[in-house]
Amino acid sequence: MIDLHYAATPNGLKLRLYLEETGLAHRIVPVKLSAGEQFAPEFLAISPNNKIPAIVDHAPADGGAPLPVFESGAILLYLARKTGLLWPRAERDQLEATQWLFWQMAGLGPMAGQAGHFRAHAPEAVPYAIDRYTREAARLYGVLDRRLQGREFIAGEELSIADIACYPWVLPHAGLGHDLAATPDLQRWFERIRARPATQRAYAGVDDPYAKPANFTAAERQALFGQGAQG
Ligand SMILES: N[C@@H](CCC(=O)N[C@@H](CS)C(=O)NCC(=O)O)C(=O)O
Repeated sequence: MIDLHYAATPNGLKLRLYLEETGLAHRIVPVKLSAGEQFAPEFLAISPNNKIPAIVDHAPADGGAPLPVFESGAILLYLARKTGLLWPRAERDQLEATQWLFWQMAGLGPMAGQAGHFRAHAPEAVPYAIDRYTREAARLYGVLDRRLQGREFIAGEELSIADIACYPWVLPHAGLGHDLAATPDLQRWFERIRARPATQRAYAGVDDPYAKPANFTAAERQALFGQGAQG
């Protein structure tokens, strides 16, 4: 059994998608970020960066104590290597999946996240930041579009954790100012993943977080964006 500490954000949804696709037994533990639940000591013991997603694997492969894992990319890699699910068989394909997973974690996620922040969550418009991150997100969508030319999936011949990691950061493309029609191979891949029953289940009732300006209270802003070095 896996506990998934979760909120319905792009990084949280990666694990929802993975667990829906694989059918691994799990329990969802909601973390209300705008209420600051990510700062609770019990959660920090699992996820020291005070961010979701995090898991606790109650049946680790070594048979030892329950194993906490934080960082969505590390969690996907851990589960894929442990179970062999959504993990290509060939070593070269595993390396491809790992590269695109790291590309998502270090590039697409952070840049699209900043684009979304400045476009929909910032309390005032900062044109330079909006332009900078919107362009960078678009550039990254272009990189993925070229990768998908003539391919059905990002790595190997089947769905893998690389697709799972990227999809939640392609979904908010419209709120990030990107017209998917400009990247047709990415658009075809997006539609294919969106149509999967597991995607439909994971995303039931979930909206694009950047589709419209957020209306956070001062306390919610403090919980979400107000932390310094002392936490
Ligand atoms: N690199 C991390 C990023 C996780 C992340 O940014 N999580 C956000 C929601 S998508 C969060 O928990 N924010 C709460 C906070 O920063 O206090 C991962 O991929 O797991």
